[in-house]
Amino acid sequence: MSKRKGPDSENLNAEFSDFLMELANYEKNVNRALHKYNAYRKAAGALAKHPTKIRSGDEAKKLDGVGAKIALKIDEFIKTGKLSKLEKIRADDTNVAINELTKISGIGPAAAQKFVAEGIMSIEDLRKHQDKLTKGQIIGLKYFEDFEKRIPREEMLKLQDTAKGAIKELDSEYFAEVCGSFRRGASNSGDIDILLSHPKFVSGGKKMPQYLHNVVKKLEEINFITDSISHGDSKFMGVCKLKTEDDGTEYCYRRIDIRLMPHDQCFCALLYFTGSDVFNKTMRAHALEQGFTLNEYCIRPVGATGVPGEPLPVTCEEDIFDYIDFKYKKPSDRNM
Ligand code: 8DG
Ligand code: CA
Ligand code: CA
Repeated sequence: MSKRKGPDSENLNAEFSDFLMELANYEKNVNRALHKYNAYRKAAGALAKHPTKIRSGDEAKKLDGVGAKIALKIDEFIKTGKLSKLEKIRADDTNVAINELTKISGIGPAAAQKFVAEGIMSIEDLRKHQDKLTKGQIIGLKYFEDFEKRIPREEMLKLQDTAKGAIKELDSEYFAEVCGSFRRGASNSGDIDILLSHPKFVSGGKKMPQYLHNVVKKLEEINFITDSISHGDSKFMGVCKLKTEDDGTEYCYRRIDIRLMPHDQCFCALLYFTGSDVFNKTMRAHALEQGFTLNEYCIRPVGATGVPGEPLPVTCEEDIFDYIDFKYKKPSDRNM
């Protein structure tokens, strides 16, 4: 029996998926060509998951998401050990600078290009021009080294315990779930994504930001949340950190996102925030083919006129898969 490859199994095609991801990031950060970014990412994902080492472009072309152009690049790489397109990209100082600046949390491609146009070419330069940075970018810069580090699952479990413990202590009726790569079973995560909901808060009525504010306040009081990047009615972005252990073990500062959703929308939100984002795209496309429109809030049937109807009732994630006749995938099977 063949064992299904999990998210963390060995990537036999890493040399290919690595250069494709480098091209993907170049398209996103420098050219802001999101369709190309997604195409390279999809191909990189297909190669990374493939259980055997790819020997030619022709062989790669059989994978979903690998077209003729990428196949040619794979052949070039196999033949010469490098890629002329990538060599050229790497030789351009502007490209290198844009790529470097986008490593800072809070600096997207547009901001990076603006800084580079002003002559700010490195993280070093950013430190000298903090007056030009937003609050979020200053925090991104302050914790740059920590934010670059992935969070081991063991630490994610502790972060989850601390946050959920405090939330339940506040009000045991809260629904709180750590989503993102953690919920998909990843051995490490980039940040902590918490979906929050409360049965007394439903859609269609008034906003109830206090259900978010109270949680943030509580997590600040216990010194779990250390910084706030932005704090709206339904979305908090900030920084958190675990307490130093009795044996002296110190933890890194970690990025944390908390979203408050109305209770009747929490399963569409759970599905969305669990991702992966590539999986979400696939599932949405399938929903459309089946005559439904799916987003982070709800699922609605689309009538013949193309106008979405009323949101359908959803009591669990499985309901959403059922509506669109999509075989249920547990979170750990959504890593694509
Ligand atoms: P990571 O943090 O371990 O790197 O991965 P992640 O947990 O999968 O990614 P994330 O950036 O924290 O986003 C959390 C989920 O949000 C993701 O799994 C799916 C959903 N999501 C989308 N599209 C987008 C998007 O454009 N930006 C962000 N931040 N999240 C998105 O489906
Ligand atoms: Ca995440
Ligand atoms: Ca996140």
